[in-house]
Amino acid sequence: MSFAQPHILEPKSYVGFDTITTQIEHRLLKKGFQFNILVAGYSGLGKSTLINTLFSNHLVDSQGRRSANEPIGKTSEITVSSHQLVENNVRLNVNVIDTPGFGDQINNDKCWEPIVRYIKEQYSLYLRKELTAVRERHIQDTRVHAVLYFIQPNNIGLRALDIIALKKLSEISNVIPVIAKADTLTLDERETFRKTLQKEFEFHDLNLYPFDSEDLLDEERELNNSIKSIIPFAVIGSETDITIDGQVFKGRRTRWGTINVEDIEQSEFVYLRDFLTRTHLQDLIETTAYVHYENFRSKQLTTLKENASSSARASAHISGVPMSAQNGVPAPGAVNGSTAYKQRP
Ligand SMILES: Nc1nc2c(ncn2[C@@H]2O[C@H](COP(=O)(O)OP(=O)(O)OP(=O)(O)O)[C@@H](O)[C@H]2O)c(=O)[nH]1
Ligand SMILES: [Mg+2]
Repeated sequence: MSFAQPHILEPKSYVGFDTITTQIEHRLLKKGFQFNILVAGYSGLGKSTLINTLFSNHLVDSQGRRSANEPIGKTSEITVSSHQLVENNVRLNVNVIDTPGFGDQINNDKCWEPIVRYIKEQYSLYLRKELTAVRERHIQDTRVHAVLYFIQPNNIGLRALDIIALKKLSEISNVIPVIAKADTLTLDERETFRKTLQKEFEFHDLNLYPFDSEDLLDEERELNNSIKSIIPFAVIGSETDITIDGQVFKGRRTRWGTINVEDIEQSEFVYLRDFLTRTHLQDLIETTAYVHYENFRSKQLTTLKENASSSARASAHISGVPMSAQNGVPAPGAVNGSTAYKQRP
């Protein structure tokens, strides 16, 4: 059956359906927004500090103590902390997933594995909730929308572990690489290091965020291209408030002077923050749902279907074995089977 093209009509008097945008806005404001961000990379690169700098609050513990009494906050296990930030009536629920730095274990070969497992478990949890007969109206979204990947400012290039971790993570999530502790590089060094890294990303065929898509408008494509040219952002993080001439800012005091992390002459932190919150927040959430989760979902459902038909053929032998045992998706109803992660109060 085909439908004829609709006639374009303009009502003779005001009907009022143009208010749907305001109605949607009210609904969205009531519900709030969920954003889940994960940090990963080698140990001690300022991952926890940057999260606190990004949201301008102490969300996770870091090694950078603000006073001598504070304990040293080395991240030793995957820790999820939930926060609600409110700005002009907009409620943003943020889950921060802080992960232990690479290189701290006796065997570091596969230190990216727990992170990959965590991301897939969130997809799996969501899928199970979607597949239950009586679904919740709003499924709580714990899927990771952005992975900030920290690269050592060594001015040489990626390490073998970075390459494999970036590869594995970018296959399943939106990965945004950053050059950590950029204050340890001169401005020229930052530029050459960035170029080296960009070449390496290309050489290793890493599919990093933002992605090209045919749906993009010209201006969106232009914005993405200009962002891609400065990725990885050279960032500096700090939780310390510094006051100079009555002006308070987050900064790092060194023997040679003071760094203001929000000064674009000194750090690209502001570009990263604008990118994550002001221009691409919604796109990160949508890309996770429509690209990464969709890939996971279709693979899992195809495997389920294939297993179901083969198990039907051999039903006499394997009845009673949950699908999870065969394809890795926890069986519907086995919600408690997922790993428990540390929750920061
Ligand atoms: N120079 C410099 N130091 C930083 C920067 N960001 C954080 N630091 C310092 O680096 C140390 C480690 O910071 P964390 O934020 O705990 O690093 P992390 O990557 O979370 O560390 P792990 O959890 O152990 O992997 C602290 O002493 C911070 O003050 C930065 O941009 N520049
Ligand atoms: Mg940490």
